[in-house]
Amino acid sequence: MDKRIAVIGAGPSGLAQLRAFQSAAAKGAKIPEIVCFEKQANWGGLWNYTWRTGLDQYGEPVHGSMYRYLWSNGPKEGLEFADYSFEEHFGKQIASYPPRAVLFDYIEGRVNKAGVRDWIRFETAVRMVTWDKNTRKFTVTVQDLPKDHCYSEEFDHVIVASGHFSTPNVPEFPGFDRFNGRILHAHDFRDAREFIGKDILLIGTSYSAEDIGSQCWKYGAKSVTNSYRTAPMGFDWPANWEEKPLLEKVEINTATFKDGSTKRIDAIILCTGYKHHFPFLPDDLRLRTANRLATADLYKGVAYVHNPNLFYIGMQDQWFTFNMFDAQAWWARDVILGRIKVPADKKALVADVEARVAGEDAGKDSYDAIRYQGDYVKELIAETDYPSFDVDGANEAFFEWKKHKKKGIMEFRNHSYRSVITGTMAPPHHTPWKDALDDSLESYLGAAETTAAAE
Ligand code: FAD
Ligand code: NA7
Repeated sequence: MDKRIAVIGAGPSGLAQLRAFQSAAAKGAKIPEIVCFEKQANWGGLWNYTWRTGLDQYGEPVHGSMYRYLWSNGPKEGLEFADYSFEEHFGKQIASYPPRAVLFDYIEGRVNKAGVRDWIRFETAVRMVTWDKNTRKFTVTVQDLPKDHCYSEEFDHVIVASGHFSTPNVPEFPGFDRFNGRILHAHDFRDAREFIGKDILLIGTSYSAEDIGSQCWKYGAKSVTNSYRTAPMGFDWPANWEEKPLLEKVEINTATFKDGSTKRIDAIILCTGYKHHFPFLPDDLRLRTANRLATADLYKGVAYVHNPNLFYIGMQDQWFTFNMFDAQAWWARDVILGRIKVPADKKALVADVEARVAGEDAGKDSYDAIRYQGDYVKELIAETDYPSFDVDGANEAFFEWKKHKKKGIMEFRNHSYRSVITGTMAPPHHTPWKDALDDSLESYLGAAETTAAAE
């Protein structure tokens, strides 16, 4: 096979793609040449922590949105690779909500084993992709950042795996220009200790607001206020945490909310989500979608309906993550290898997208949303040789997780779930989440820590 494939990004989605091709090669298939372009110096995507914010040393927008002390926000039993279990990687079963460094190690373990690092050109940012309908090839123009050198190469397929939780959605509220304190987006949040003793205001009610607020509470913020546009989160918050309607304005250090109430605040963190942003794609190739389970314009959630030679991995809002990216990557691989046929009729591709949108819209609540995405994962893995696993069991872990959050938002990470890959129950973690201040891999995998052991 003399095809050439470009993969953009070496985060969990791009790495899933590399592993998918390597797995086919290991079973004797002839695979195309794969070139993965990654703008950072290492793989892992968001899991590759950086202290940097704003622009990096090359003037590139910093990709990282993850922060210190981040622990998995859902049970690891919902994301475990079907071809590489936690037990295989760590040599034992581990607790259910690993910190970032532990998940990074796990992600890296699989691709180290696969031996695909040589396929990646690090510190190489994709600048532009174009499609030539006559040659039916893509031209990918990239910049080697250390050498400050741009060059172009041709490919038969492009797989976009550049993530969609890096370009912040940043609304403005009246008075921001005269606020006497720090205003930042969740994308630039790095260390909760910055807010020790402070009264912080968070705008938003989704994962970032819940988790950044919880981090700040855990490390000693004086109070947490979060402001909702649609509805409060409604958890049983600690005494120094309150939920308020949407922010109306700020004056000096006072926030006023839609119900007329006020609060003195020191800092504002906009937990207002992210935008799908592809500055390297022209109009005819660029995905434009809301952050939802059924994305716009992707047949099977993967192949771009306006040009099915182009694939997108991981563009959905996510209950399932790593295992869903795998399901998508194996599917895209099999289209490229000619094992799966994409209908030639564009109407069929569009109809597939419409049916997915209607299916998501028919759901009543987040339990239906989890089932919907679980069914999607099942659908894709049934079409490839990705190891089949108990997706319903993973759904159950998510349902339990939701109940545990409702029961105790600062305690849910102390619970354990059963692996759907190995069947082993996770042990409880040695220290309750709220007391575990050291998030290092050594601390997590080791014996009980004391809070004094934290930095
Ligand atoms: P990313 O991880 O974003 O990786 C994309 C890669 O593409 C990056 O390495 C980037 O440098 C590269 N790239 C981008 N543009 C270019 C370019 N032009 N040229 C070259 N390379 C480029 N998921 C969970 O399962 N559990 C969690 O607990 C969890 N917590 C999260 C917490 C936060 C704060 C955020 C933002 C997300 C979290 N997620 C979590 C979801 C996360 O999206 C996925 O786990 C996963 O990282 C997505 O992988 P990805 O490869 O699609 O994207
Ligand atoms: P999400 O899940 O996209 O949530 C965005 C939140 O921001 C949501 O609560 C929105 O409220 C709120 N929002 C957006 N715009 C505004 C404005 N203008 N005013 C007030 N509130 C607003 O993003 P997250 O960062 O929480 O999570 C993204 C990923 O990061 C996730 O997958 C995690 O794994 C980590 P709404 O409900 O629409 O009223």
